[in-house]
Amino acid sequence: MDLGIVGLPNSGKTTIFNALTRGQIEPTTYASGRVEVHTAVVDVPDPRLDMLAQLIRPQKVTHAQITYHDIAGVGITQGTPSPQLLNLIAANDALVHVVRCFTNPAVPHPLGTVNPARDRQRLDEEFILSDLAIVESRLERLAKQKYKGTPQERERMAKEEALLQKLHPILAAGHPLRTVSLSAEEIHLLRGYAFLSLKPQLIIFNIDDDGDDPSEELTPQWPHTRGLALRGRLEMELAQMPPEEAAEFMAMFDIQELGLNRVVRASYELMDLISFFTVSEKEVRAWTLRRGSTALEAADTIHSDMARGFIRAEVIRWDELVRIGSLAEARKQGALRLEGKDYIVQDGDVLYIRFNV
Ligand SMILES: Nc1nc2c(ncn2[C@@H]2O[C@H](COP(=O)(O)OP(=O)(O)OP(=O)(O)O)[C@@H](O)[C@H]2O)c(=O)[nH]1
Ligand SMILES: [Mg+2]
Repeated sequence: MDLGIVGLPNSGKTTIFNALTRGQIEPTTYASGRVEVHTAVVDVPDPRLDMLAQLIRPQKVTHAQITYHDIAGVGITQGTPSPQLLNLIAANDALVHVVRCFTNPAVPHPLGTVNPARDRQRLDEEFILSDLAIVESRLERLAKQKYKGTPQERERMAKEEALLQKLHPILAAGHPLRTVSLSAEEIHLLRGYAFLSLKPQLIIFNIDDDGDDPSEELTPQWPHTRGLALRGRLEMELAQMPPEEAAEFMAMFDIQELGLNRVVRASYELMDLISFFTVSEKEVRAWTLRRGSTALEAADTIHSDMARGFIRAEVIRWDELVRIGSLAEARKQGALRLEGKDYIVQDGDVLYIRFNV
């Protein structure tokens, strides 16, 4: 899963990136003016996986992973974003939108004053306008092209045109595309487009060490949109400390949980993702799946051969397995359920796929 960190210049993107990835990139008090990306892959923290690993003591423990991209906010406040920037943002599964709430007077704000409500709206408007421009130019082109091509091509273009005509007024009214409910076919038709307002968005309000949490008030009530507050600078410092020192600090500041864990959880909720596990002496591993996926899709996530030769899945909840002690013992006790390929995988399931190729 790829998450792109976006936001106005100097909103604290690189600081948040460091907080989420334990990175050491130097934050700057000036906007550099270059399109620059920092990338880091991080393990998804999961206490359930840790407990399974403790129980089974495999040779290897593999976490699910998230890739964060810190995308410099150049161009975003200066008219249309460049195609290069657009593509960098569009290549992500979801966006982390950093909104400055901290008041550090040493850090200039590109719009002169600290105003999180305005800034949040500002970037969303940039995305909406960029999408509107794409829709309009595509509609223009379709108007000329739609009489050409094979009957199949013409039918496809007609469908695409109808869809874009449905999206146009939404954007023109200032609403992001993620507020529209789309059929599977429509989602498929839009796949080639770099629509930014369609991306699920996690808004991070980057607050002062003693700042209030504005997320409830300032997060728009849109589908596929969530907001949370993070003390960016403090979280960065915590993420860079040795664990014991960080624990002391967290107790002092009454922080229950590291921001990087909260962000991962919120991202999973935002994108409606769940985790399932596979266990063996060799490897205990966490996998990511869209909620509502079947055992067959889970098998395909592990290996396409498993999906091709799928016979059945043996399933047990992770905590049930921890209670019983081992997969072999669970099998002996009849605690493993046998499920077919249409079984809807539940968050926390341990799967053992029987297959034959
Ligand atoms: N007080 C305070 N300062 C912060 C916080 N987050 C970032 N800063 C400061 O704000 C400045 C800009 O932070 P960056 O993380 O570089 O911001 P950015 O959005 O990556 O900036 P560009 O990439 O240049 O657009 C740095 O001097 C940070 O130390 C925060 O939570 N509190
Ligand atoms: Mg930066």
